[in-house]
Amino acid sequence: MSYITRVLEEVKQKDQGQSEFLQAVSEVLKSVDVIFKQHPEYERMGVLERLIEPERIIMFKVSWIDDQGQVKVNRGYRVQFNGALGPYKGGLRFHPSVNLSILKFLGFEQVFKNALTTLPIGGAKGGSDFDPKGKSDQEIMRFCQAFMLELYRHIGPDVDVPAGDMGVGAREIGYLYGYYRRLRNASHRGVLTGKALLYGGSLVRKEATGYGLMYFVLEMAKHHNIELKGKRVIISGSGNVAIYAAEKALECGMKVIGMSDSKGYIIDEDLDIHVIKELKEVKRTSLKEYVSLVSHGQYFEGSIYDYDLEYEIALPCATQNEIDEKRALKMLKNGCMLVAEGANMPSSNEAIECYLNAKILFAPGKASNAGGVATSALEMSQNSMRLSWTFEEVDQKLQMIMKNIHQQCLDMMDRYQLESYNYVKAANIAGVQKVIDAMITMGEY
Ligand code: NDP
Ligand code: 2IT
Repeated sequence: MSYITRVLEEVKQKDQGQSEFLQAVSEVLKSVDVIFKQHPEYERMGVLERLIEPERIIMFKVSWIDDQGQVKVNRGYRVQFNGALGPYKGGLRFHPSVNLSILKFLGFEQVFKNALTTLPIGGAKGGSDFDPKGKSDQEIMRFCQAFMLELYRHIGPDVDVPAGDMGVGAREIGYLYGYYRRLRNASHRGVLTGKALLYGGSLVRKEATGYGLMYFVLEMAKHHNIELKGKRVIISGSGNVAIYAAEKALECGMKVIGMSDSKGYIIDEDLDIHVIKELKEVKRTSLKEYVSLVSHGQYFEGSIYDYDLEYEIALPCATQNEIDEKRALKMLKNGCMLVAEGANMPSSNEAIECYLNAKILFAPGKASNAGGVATSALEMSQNSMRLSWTFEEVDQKLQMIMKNIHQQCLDMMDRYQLESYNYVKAANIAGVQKVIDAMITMGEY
């Protein structure tokens, strides 16, 4: 039995029931066998066992009071997965589905994504099963304060630097940071990223994941001689990542014809991104309302990936496992020739197999959505220097980082003679090798 197979069997036994975590581990490990063939000594060094075990998991009670005076109790988490490359870094997710399996998968992915940015950051993820939907600003603030009352002991600009993820944006980061500052009686701005500009935020952070995704797509298209102008695009999600992916795609002359949220999706040949921004960023309401504001839009319930229409590009930007094998086959039938992940693990492992078998271009999230965390690291740099770069400066750096991630993929394809569409193996090998090198060099065991 190979080293990888043995470790996969062991983790399946040990972490039974953590289906998302097992999925992420299996996806990564199965694609990096070339590294372990070249380095048989890694088995004795326990490299894989060390990679898949979080360095530390913090779980805590978050009790807070709602607007009716009712005490509520949620569960809070921080998974500090791997700090070999720098302070733990990764978002906080507030969503009722949050559990340890989901945060461990997100933390695990984050480690290799952060390695690909080439910036000095380790990987972490955290959050709560708190549901921000329908809560007043006061309730959100009280929850964030209760969450920080425990988390503040475990984070710091050189220790662990959380940011946003699903359900956590500038509003939540503001409440979290405000309370951290009071608890510590110190303004360590670099302790959280995704802050508002007024108190240490970075220009472009809001747009960074979506823009970065499109910068990666531009690189892929250039390398494979594909003209993007006029291409038809569907995007799942209509949150932070989806909105700025759509904005950049439109700016590049592509035709965004569909977007979705957790309830349904809109199809519109002349999609109005300003209306989507207004509905999601300002009113925090359902996409359903789009059709009452835009006469040419259509709204349907369910998943956008179950709908039949012609498109060449799909940008999954909502959540994990949105696309299973059946949906992947439908996408191919609809003419999709490029899938780039803005979300973390939106495609199941079977869906990824379908893309690879069809030899379409597929950008895995840990490469294509790294622009968000990369810009967070740029925010940390600005905080350390106590100065702010202009929009153009940050955007320029973001473009360079995404180009560099694409180049790392090409280098791995070259070194290991991978097919020119196999960004999955290429990104995993590049990310994993860096973390292994750092761990071994520092003599950890
Ligand atoms: P947001 O909370 O801003 O938006 C999430 C979007 O996904 C919303 O439109 C939401 O719908 C929709 N959604 C949630 N659950 C489902 C579901 N089960 N089916 C379909 N749609 C769903 O989150 P972000 O945009 O920040 O994050 C989206 C993805 O991108 C996540 O996977 C996240 O981990 C990843 N990511 C985020 C980064 C960031 O910087 N924010 C960086 C890198 C990756 P509704 O409005 O109805 O709730
Ligand atoms: O999944 C991700 O990369 C994020 N949610 C962003 C993390 C960060 O620290 O900016």
